[in-house]
Amino acid sequence: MKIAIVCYPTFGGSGVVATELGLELARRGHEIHFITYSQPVRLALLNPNVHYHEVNVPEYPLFHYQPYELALSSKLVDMVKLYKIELLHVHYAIPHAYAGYMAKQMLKDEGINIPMVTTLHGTDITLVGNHPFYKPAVTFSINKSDFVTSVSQSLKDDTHKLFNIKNEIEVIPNFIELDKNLNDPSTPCNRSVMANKNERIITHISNFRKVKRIPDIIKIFYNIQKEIPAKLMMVGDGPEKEKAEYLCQELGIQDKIIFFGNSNEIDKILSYTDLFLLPSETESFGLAALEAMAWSVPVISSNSGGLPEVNFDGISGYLSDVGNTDEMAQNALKILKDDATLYKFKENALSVAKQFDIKNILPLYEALYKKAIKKYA
Ligand code: GMT
Repeated sequence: MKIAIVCYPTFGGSGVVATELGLELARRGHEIHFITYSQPVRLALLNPNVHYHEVNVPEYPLFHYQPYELALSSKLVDMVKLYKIELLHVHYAIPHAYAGYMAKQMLKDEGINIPMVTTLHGTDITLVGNHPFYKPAVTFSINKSDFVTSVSQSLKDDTHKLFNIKNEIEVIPNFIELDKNLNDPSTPCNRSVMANKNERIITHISNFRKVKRIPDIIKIFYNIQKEIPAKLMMVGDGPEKEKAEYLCQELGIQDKIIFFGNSNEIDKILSYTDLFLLPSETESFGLAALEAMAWSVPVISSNSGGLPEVNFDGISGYLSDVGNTDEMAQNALKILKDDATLYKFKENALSVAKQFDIKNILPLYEALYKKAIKKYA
């Protein structure tokens, strides 16, 4: 199949999912065209089936806001015609589903009917999309998609609660490429770069936005390090990072925390991690937690959104109410208290992650694409 994938190219869950999906589809022989404003961070182009088309929005003094949707829909039209693309798969409703729908209409005018699959990722529904400024356009473009998927049952329920959606929404969970972890020659790295032998390594990875509750992570770690020797790896960058750095200084624990910023070496860090923290306010799925579990890392998370669908309480880690940092710290200590318990949780985390292996999830997308293409055949 010839598929155009529209996504955000940045360090964010939806972009990662879209990129990994496209790369695996390309390995399986499909022709994949990534269409976005810069090269996705995890996109390796060394595959004849992978193409990347950049959307350019030239500056013009009249524009206060650059019309990205317009440029994106025009690019989609051009690329569909040039490469005879058979299907659009847009990730994140805003503004991709809207731009995709415009492209569909323009193509229809020229006698080309192309199906569009929209994948809802989370904040496009729960935080941004349901803002009154965007809601009518988001509702419209979801309803005009040929097929809609969401990354968890919880997100599907939220979508129906928050929007008047007439379409069926199919749940296709996020996935992980487990073989990559087993075969990656670059890991493990030198553990001593991060911690001493006797210290447990605790990690958080995100884009440091408010929704991730970064101060909770510091509070949980503060309580942990009072009881056992430990180090905290903070990976990623975003608006909450600087505040977190100050908080660590105030608490006098700055020597026990490494702020890496955005990193392309997440796998190396996870390969030595003992525990992952994700106390988010809301999380439609929690891909970061799954990536940790795929490295046999148990997870302490909140119980919001789709997290209970990924992190199984008492098995792959523990879940608590949002903001209950005391309980989260106690549960962390329960897991870390001795090697045997930690080992049991590590084994469990990996075995839960296996359910989300790309080999199990990708056929669900392939089946949906076939159905979508058939719709206009
Ligand atoms: O929240 C983020 O870190 C980024 C955001 C995105 O869209 O890039 O992530 C959302 O999509 C991910 C992939 O489907 C999910 O795993 C995350 O849970 C979801 N984030 C939220 O719902 C807050």
